[in-house]
Amino acid sequence: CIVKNEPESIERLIAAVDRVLTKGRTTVLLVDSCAASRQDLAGILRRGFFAVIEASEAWEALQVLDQGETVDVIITDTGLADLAGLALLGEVQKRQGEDAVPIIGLSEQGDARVAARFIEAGGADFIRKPFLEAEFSGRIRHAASLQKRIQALKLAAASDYLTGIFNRRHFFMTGPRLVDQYLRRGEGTSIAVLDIDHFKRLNDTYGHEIGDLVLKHVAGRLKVLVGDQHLLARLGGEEFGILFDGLGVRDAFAFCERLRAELAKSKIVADDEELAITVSIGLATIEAPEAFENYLHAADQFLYMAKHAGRNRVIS
Ligand code: GH3
Ligand code: MG
Ligand code: MG
Ligand code: MG
Repeated sequence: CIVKNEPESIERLIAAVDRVLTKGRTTVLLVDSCAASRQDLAGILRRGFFAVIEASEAWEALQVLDQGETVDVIITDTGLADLAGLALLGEVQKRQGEDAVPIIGLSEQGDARVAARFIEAGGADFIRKPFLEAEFSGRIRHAASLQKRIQALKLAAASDYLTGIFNRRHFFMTGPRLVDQYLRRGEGTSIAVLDIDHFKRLNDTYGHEIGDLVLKHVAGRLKVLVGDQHLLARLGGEEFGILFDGLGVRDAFAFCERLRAELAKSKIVADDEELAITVSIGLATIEAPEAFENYLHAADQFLYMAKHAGRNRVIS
């Protein structure tokens, strides 16, 4: 296939390749109200193998973000007519929180003070026109890579190293806000603490490494069974917490009972041996605003009762 070396067909070819290869690439949301300038910039970006989403106005850009599109970097002309680049910056920060998508401002040479204000307001970078394509692309890649590292650090801080599910810190950082949300919806909800039975015995019999394997297996099963709707974390040792999303005690009890039964019947293969485990679960209701620790303490007390009643059961 011969492609004629004229700009238009090259743009088309690049756009086609773009659609195929977009996965894994840096996505830039380009906001510029001037169609000609936007087209120029989009062309430069596509030649630099960025995936590009175009918006002509700030509200359009916000709509793209609200729709949950993956955006790695936003580039905004700082002279947008309806809502200046600065205002877009503020709005994105307000909606997405402190580690919002990095926003790079763009303007003509003249307005040096705009650049200063933009950076001070939390802009990731500022580029003045005219620019070298290589510098333009380089700055965008740099901003995107910094953002990726921040996200990776955040994920690491929220994850349990052994099992890969959320950790205690994340459970306590996000739990109270979720409870607030559920209570405001007027629903109330439930919280469960799940603990592997006689885990010390298992460690003593098979060794710590097999113990670790069992922990990973249980976490993996729980992750699948609990799903994304509810908050699951390893609270420590062989203990897991589940904050249900608006499940009253009846539904939550049935849910926990299913978890208990599933885990009791799943076989864990380790060192040519088939291991079986059981878990006990304490389940408490959340009906009124209280310190988050109190809910967990209540669930813990039910767990204690489940252990004393013979283990392998749910008590609420
Ligand atoms: P119960 O049925 O009453 O819960 O008894 P248990 O033996 O499960 O409870 P206990 O709290 O006495 O023991 C928990 C054990 O979990 C003790 C500790 O060595 C082990 N443990 C804690 N963290 C880890 C871990 O990361 N890996 C492994 N392999 N063991 C762990
Ligand atoms: Mg214990
Ligand atoms: Mg235990
Ligand atoms: Mg325990």
